[in-house]
Amino acid sequence: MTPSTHQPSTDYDAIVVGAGFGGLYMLHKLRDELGMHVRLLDKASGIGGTWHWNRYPGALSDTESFVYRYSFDENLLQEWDWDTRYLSQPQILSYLEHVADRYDLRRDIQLNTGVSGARFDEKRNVWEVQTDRGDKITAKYLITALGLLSATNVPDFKGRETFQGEQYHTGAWPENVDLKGKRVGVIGTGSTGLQVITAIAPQVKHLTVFQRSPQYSVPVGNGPVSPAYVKSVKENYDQIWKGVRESIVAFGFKESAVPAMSVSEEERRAVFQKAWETGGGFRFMFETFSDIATDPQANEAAAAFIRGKIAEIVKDPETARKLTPHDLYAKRPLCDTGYYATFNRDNVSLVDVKANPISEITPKGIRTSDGQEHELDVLIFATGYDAVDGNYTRIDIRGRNGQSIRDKWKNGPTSYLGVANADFPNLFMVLGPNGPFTNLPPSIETQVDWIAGLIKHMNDTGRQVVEATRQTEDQWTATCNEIAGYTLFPKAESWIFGANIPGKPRTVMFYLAGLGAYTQKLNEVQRAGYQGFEIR
Ligand code: FAD
Ligand code: NA7
Repeated sequence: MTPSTHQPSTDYDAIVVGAGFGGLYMLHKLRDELGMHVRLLDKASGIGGTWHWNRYPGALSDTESFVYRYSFDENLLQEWDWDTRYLSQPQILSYLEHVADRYDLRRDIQLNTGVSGARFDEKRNVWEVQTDRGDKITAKYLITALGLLSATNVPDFKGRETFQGEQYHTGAWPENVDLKGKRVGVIGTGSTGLQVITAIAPQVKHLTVFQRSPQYSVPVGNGPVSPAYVKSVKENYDQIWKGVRESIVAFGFKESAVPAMSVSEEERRAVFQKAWETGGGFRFMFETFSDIATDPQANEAAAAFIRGKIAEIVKDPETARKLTPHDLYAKRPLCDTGYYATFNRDNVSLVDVKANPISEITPKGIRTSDGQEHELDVLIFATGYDAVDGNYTRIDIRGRNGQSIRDKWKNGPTSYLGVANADFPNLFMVLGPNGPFTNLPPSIETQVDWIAGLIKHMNDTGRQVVEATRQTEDQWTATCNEIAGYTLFPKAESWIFGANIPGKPRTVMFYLAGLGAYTQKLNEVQRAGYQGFEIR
């Protein structure tokens, strides 16, 4: 640890916002490795970010346990055990609680404190941060780890406020919700909807699922793992993390290099069948063949395989028809613990709200446009997030000349390298727009390490201001667009391109070339003296 660099002209050297994977590691890095005076703020009442907020039944990572964690400390890796292939929300939260305690982070974390505004004072080169408690605090650096799936999206249905039952969004799920014996409606069939639907169906009196788009999903393949398996993972962690960091999606497996159409139909089916039995959405999309996310024919082969499974699993042909997607298989790949089979239960019904839209929410439930009122005691919004920039545009962030980030991003969010923004000096983002699309903890660590390296460089050389240039930011946006254009993702309607929020511009929001290529780029920029940044 280097001695504290705190300049008393500000309250802190750095203010970090967000106490999830990103913010917690950032605090540790800046405070414990760079010796800086740091304050972390979060509007939540507890730490954990995503895993604090998403307490809905069935909440589970779809990254396997062995790589849904930090890798920065060999001792932490060795001491924390797991016994299932995937981690449930309570398990991840307890891991992050452990991390906070282990590195004594809590003393610098202030909870129940939302950041409502942040302004860069160009005369003093400091950030002034305004909280919803009425405080104003200053720091040289502002680091936002606001989460890319964190700003909840509750569609503006007519009459929502008139509903007399309970209503919840999965991403703001309170403790002690009791659904037993109740008539429950779920709107939304994304990753979250699939999880909550499958988990609660056996408990509730009746479950009505309001589906706008049918989904391609494969089994997650969760189950116990043996202590011997955990031991062998721990013995091989160096190799495992090396592989993760060099890979595309960073999910702990090697992506296939075999194009789907280069093998016979029989072989293709056998590969898909094996992946179906192994489980895992990212494995199904990226470990089977190299081109499912890029080649329409390969994509259709995978999609047809899943459609065949739906036909086999779902007994009622009309329900099977409604559950069967026909569009591209090009959203974030889903996996589940028996989603399609849930619709064979007598207490579960499916309403296709594309064919029969929700016309209003009534005091008693949901009325669809065919005039039917679906009576409900509880209404669950599994309607996703204003992803990536949603939490940024909810804060009044102002950079040079009072320019607001909302204005700057009105045609879609941009960044340089997913971490910096022209005209917003000394501001760094963890998982900002146009960062990598991967299993996220390894990308978070990559960004935090890199940002901390740049701040250390500033400290060591006595510099005051670091700022991405417009030109490099534009180039990065163009690069991300070009890469996205090689994939099928922009052609699917999903949050990855902002298509899930009415009125949100459809733009590229990720660097889709993978973590390996992304890390190489960061290293090149650093080696070239932080190319694309002006440092004074
Ligand atoms: P978050 O964990 O989202 O934390 C952001 C924090 O910022 C929050 O605590 C929030 O309260 C705080 N905040 C935001 N705005 C303000 C403000 N104005 N003032 C103060 N505080 C603020 N990723 C994977 O890689 N694998 C998975 O299996 C996976 N599963 C997921 C399942 C669900 C249900 C969801 C919602 C997401 C999942 N993700 C998964 C993505 C997940 O968000 C990331 O893996 C990771 O947890 C993000 O960490 P973070 O620190 O960047 O952000
Ligand atoms: P998603 O994947 O955005 O899914 C949201 C779901 O809600 C999806 O099925 C939407 O239908 C549906 N939705 C959204 N608005 C409406 C309206 N107005 N009417 C009906 N249905 C609606 O969010 P998740 O939380 O499931 O997952 C997000 C990520 O978090 C996921 O990828 C994981 O990384 C964890 P649509 O499909 O748009 O037609």
